[in-house]
Amino acid sequence: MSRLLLRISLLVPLLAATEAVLPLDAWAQATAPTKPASASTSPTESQSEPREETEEDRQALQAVQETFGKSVVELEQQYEGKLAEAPEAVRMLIDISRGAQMLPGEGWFGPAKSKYSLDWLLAQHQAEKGKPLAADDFRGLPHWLARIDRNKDGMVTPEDLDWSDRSPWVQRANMVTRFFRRMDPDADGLVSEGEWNGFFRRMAQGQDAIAPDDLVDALLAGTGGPGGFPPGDEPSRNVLMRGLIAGEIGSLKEGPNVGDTAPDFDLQTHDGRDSVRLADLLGKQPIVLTFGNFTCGPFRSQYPGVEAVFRRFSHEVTFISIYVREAHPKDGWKMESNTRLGVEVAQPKTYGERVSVANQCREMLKCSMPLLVDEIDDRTGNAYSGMPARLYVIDPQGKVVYKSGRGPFGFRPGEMEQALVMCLLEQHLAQQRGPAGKPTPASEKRP
Ligand SMILES: [Ca+2]
Ligand SMILES: [Ca+2]
Repeated sequence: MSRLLLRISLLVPLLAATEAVLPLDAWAQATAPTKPASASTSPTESQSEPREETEEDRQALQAVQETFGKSVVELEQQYEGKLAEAPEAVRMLIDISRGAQMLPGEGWFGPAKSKYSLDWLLAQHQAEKGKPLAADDFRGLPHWLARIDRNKDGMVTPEDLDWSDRSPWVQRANMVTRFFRRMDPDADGLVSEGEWNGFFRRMAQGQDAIAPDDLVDALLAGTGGPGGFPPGDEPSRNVLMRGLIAGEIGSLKEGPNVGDTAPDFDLQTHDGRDSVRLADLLGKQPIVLTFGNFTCGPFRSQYPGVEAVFRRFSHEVTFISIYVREAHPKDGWKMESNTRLGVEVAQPKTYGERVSVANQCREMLKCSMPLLVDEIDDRTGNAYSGMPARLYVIDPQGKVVYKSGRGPFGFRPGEMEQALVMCLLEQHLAQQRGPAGKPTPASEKRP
């Protein structure tokens, strides 16, 4: 009960709007698939379980009402025609009730927010808006430019910095990533030499070479539509409801915005030997925060991308990972794809249990940056809305300059890296200008 109260206390902004609560069955009726008026047209709707009310259903409904202070029907009425203005948790609740299956763009899954853009970059170079920035004009270090000139054509254009799903680069990258995953049977986000050779042997079927169609068959056979879940992983509506209330499919809080002061934290390292306080890290270098957890399959397979950024920038940036609440514990939205890989843990109930899972995760992912473990009350995960996974860049002054979208869809190490480079550039140019904000004489400039 105390856990429930704790979660309710996190929702003060939502509860401020509390009015009379409709009876439980009003929500159930309004969201039942037999009532198309409020049901979604999602093709996955038919996968929802039959709506015969069980004790679990009633508990899920009870928790929804206690948490949000209103039924879904009332919330839908309140935000009719202006759902985009609703708090993220309300948007998520309404989409779940309409049968959303956690696909990109649904509920609270949105794009990243960043202080930086191409216009910002051009302004730093006194360059004309709307024109590309030539590599020769770039005022930062060459290895920074390499990360923002994504297509390596010697200039920075809008295409290099576009991470939306409309971007041809992102679309092609998504396809490559899907193929990559077919070659990565243990789903640790790394293809070892053995996995690579095993993939070849499966394709070649005893021959010593493959033809193009062998590769096509190997990559495409058995793939469904984009965003679909593997067998056994599709969530039912009640599983999602309970996951929402439990903070497992994401923190109900929204976290700081770009320009806000990053919330302070003081957490122990995975081995309990040290503790790290954010305030002590400020004033030196930009800071990258990575939130994640073991049972989130997409986090495990995307994490090596963060390690790659860490390897490239560890000499000029502080990297911290923070271990948060499990997204897919066996007592929550259990994933068969996890079970098949031997990833099967219940939601930790004590700090010690969480530390133990964090260490398992650290070992599997070969995590080499400092890993802090959030308290069991999820104070830091909630303060940053870090569940199930998220990335932040914080400037040396302690302001948020980049906030990824919610994981898994918004978790994009490459996008974070570009913001990080621009943060480094901003510090670099400020240093060149000197304390008075004026350019220092050329003889004093850094080479
Ligand atoms: Ca380019
Ligand atoms: Ca692998």
